[in-house]
Amino acid sequence: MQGYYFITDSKLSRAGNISDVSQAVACGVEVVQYRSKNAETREMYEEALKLREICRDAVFLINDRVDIALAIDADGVHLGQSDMPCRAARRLLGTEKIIGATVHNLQEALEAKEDGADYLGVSPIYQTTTKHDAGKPAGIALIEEVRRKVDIPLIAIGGINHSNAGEVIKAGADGLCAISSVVARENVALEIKKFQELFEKFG
Ligand code: TZP
Ligand code: MG
Repeated sequence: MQGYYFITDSKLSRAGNISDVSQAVACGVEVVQYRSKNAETREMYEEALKLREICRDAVFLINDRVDIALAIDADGVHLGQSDMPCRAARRLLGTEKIIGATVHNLQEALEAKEDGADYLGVSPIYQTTTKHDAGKPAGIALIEEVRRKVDIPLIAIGGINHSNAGEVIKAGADGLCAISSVVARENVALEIKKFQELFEKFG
């Protein structure tokens, strides 16, 4: 798991999730996460089915909802500290599916790995307005600290833009996600490519 990691945000999106995800996949993005905080279950299920189809060549993960992931046969889920515990999700999903866990400090990182997470979302690195309960920015020091102790992929998230992504990559992040710096912009593909170039330069 490496490089620019795409997360949907239909509230910030200009052209909608289908267009955004199509562009991300065309850019060669390896992982797409469907994150939908307000949709009803039926709406989420139907959109996830469509997106999974677009993501034939990408890893397709569902944020929060293990049931939706199972129902549409996604590649896995991404779980926060208030979501279903990784161990319970693993029992439901089996050993083949991918489970990502959001962590805010080293202790949570060690626990998530112990509980069977396949990768960690290290969050939030910088101040973000996209997720209101993201917590206090941890800075790149958290990436460096977790990198020293945990050997599964680390995806950095929270307030990342084209100016600070270089230091995030140099700190040891395998991948990063920047929602507002991509999804809220006019040319989603162009913004993704700029992050991908930073991985070529600093990765
Ligand atoms: N999880 C932690 S911070 C965040 C999520 C989903 C939001 C990141 O959005 P942005 O716009 O890249 O700061
Ligand atoms: Mg969550």
